Amino acid sequence: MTKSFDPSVYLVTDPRARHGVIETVQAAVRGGVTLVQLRDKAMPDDEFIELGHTLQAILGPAGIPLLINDRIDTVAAIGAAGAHIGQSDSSLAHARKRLGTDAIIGLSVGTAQEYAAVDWSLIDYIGTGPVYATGTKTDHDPPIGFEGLAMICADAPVPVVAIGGIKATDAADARRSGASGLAVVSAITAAEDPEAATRSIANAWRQA
Ligand code: TZP
Ligand code: MG
Repeated sequence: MTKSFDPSVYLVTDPRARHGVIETVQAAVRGGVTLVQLRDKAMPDDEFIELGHTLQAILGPAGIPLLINDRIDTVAAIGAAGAHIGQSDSSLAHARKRLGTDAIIGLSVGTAQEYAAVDWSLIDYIGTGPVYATGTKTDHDPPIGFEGLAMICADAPVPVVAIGGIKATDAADARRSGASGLAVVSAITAAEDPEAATRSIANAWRQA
């Protein structure tokens, strides 16, 4: 599905964010984030929806889509633009049926087997990695490096965002690999100044 959205500077939130999730997202907007995913594996649904509303109120007026990690049933309540689904999360077919054709739906793809099994008709982008090993997600697949990323980008019929240990200094390699964006957690959420961190990623991407 071809949809117009910009995944170039893609923040995936973390409940451990140094300045809290809300402040981090506000800072990221000032710094030039283009896409945000609310990701929290442990928060109870009612709190998650409340947080989602708050983020949607920040992002909506800025024209920045909010995607929801995994919890398909909260997307409508939050008024989010779509969802990001992991390999272990609810089925993609169910998500597309539930969210409709206009929703942005992304899928995590980390291995050749996962890649081979993708139903491209159901998704708008893939998040691919980890490019580097990362402490942010402890159960990740082996790192694929930029070589692995490039192989996937060369073949994938949808935009590919690079994830896993990505920093501003990786922008040129990611672009050369054919990626459409940089998805980051800690590069923004752990930064002392998340606005400046976002801006440096946005600038690096633009200049790469
Ligand atoms: N999926 C693959 S790696 C990863 C996710 C959610 C975590 C990326 O975090 P960081 O801090 O940008 O390495
Ligand atoms: Mg998930």
